[in-house]
Amino acid sequence: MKTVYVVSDLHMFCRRSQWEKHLDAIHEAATVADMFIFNGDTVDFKWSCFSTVSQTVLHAVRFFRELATKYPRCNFHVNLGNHDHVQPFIFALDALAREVDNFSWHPYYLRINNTIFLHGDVANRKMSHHQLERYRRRWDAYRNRRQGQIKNRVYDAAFRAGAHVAISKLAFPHRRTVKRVVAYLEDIGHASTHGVEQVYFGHTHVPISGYQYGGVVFHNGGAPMEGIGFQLLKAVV
Ligand SMILES: [Mn+2]
Repeated sequence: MKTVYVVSDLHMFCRRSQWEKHLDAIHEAATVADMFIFNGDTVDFKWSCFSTVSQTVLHAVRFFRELATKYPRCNFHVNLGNHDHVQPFIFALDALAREVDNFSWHPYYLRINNTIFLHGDVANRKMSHHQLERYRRRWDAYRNRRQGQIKNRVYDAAFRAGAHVAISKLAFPHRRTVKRVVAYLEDIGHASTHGVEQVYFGHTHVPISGYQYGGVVFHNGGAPMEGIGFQLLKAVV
């Protein structure tokens, strides 16, 4: 039995994220965890406050290196999401994984025994793995281009009005969301028929705690943003 902590959607370096408020909790969890999983959109390349991709990569890698070095008994895993599936970041993660023993990364998911961890952008619509690859490529090439200050201010204003909370809830009702995740898991051969009983995901910014569907239990820790619930989730695998 291993103790796993999982956190999703930190959206590091996006000024609308309160990720820094949760650093103490992350460090605390890392002292007791066997594994720590960052479940996608850990770094936000689209809304980064740094002016270049390489600066964002540098700060992100420094964060992971310091954490993994400080807690050598904990294995750190980074699953990618749509906001951090970016080629320069992947090169840097590869290098870090070679440098640091207790660090690894995965483009789409990590399965351990009866539990699977994935970002959850497959819940946007019904997607096969092939379609998810195409979707991520479009983010890498176009949608993750850093947005300018004016657009950032417009988003800040909409954010203060709570638009993000309403939109997430409308777009991702529990049942529709988990149905799409199940369809994807069937496509990749990690559904309940393949022994999966627990699914940890993020992306939707809608917390889910122990929702059952199709013989599987779903967990979503939300996002560290105003008006949205957020927590580190603990799993035993
Ligand atoms: Mn996402």
